[in-house]
Amino acid sequence: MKLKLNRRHVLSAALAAGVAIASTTAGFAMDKLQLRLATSGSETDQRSVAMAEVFAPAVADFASYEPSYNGTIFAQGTELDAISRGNLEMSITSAQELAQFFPEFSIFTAGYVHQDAAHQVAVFNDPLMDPFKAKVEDELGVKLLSVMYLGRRQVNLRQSKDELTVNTPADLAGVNLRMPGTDAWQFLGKALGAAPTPMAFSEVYTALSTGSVDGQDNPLPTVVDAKFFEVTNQIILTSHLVDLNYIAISKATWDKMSADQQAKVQAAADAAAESGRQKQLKLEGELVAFLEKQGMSVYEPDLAAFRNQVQSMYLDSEFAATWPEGVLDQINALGN
Ligand code: KDO
Repeated sequence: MKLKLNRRHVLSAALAAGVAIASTTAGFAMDKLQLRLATSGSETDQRSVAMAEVFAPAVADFASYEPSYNGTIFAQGTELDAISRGNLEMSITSAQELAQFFPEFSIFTAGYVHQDAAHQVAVFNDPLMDPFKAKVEDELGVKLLSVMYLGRRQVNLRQSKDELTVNTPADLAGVNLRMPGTDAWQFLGKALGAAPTPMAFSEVYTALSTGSVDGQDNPLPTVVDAKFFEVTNQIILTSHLVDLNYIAISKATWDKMSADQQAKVQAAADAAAESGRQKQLKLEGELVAFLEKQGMSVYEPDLAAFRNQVQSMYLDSEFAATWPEGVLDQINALGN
């Protein structure tokens, strides 16, 4: 008997093949350790790029790296809770988010404490971090793998320099400055002399374009990546926070891995952090010229005035009361 193929046969054969392919793919994915990472950063942010291009391939033989960007699956600030509840495996978290759970993490959120990218790495790898890391693991079920460099945060305003020139914190009085939505961030905004407004990162572009805020603070690569330069007119180079993030992973997921897999994940995280750091530093060096070309004023204020006000406000604050004895001196000793 000759087999006659009609359209229905072709369709059902194709469907069967599709199901076979789909189930094989699912089979492969199921065999692999699922590493879903949520970040409020964009796909083109250097931290995301480093994770996709350096971390993912280094663990690909046993793990399926599945990133989600722009706070779409988990809103900014909810990722740690999601990991802790077992709904997510990884995030690019911040000391400010950790300070919500463990107030002593605010020491890493204070203005003018970290001096540069190398200082962040020295602090993260120093034994002074051990009790901080242990607490996050034991009480939140989250392991901090490596430190990522976000960059020097600068004040970025809608007003033109002719309308408002900022030299000292007093010049920011009444300026409605968007800061991310935790106490540690809001305090930093106040310490700068501004009137801080909490807002998720994903809403900032619109808020700047409509004028519902006067400005925001972020490192230059973020100002460019998020296109904030399209809706603002000046950048004041306060460098008030050499900002960091941590690559965080679920402790339960970590404990499921073999020692060899753990070593690969750790090495991959360190390599991604280093790659992102170098790219971000390079961008920071190049972007003043780019932003000026876009018509923005970019200038340094009286840095001593900002540093003095910010440091003295932190030392007098309720945050400083939570900092473990001697740790600030240890951090300072690791710098220049
Ligand atoms: C921001 O909301 O301004 C911030 O820069 C805070 C960082 O901790 C980090 O979460 C970052 O946003 C996002 O990843 C977007 O770049």
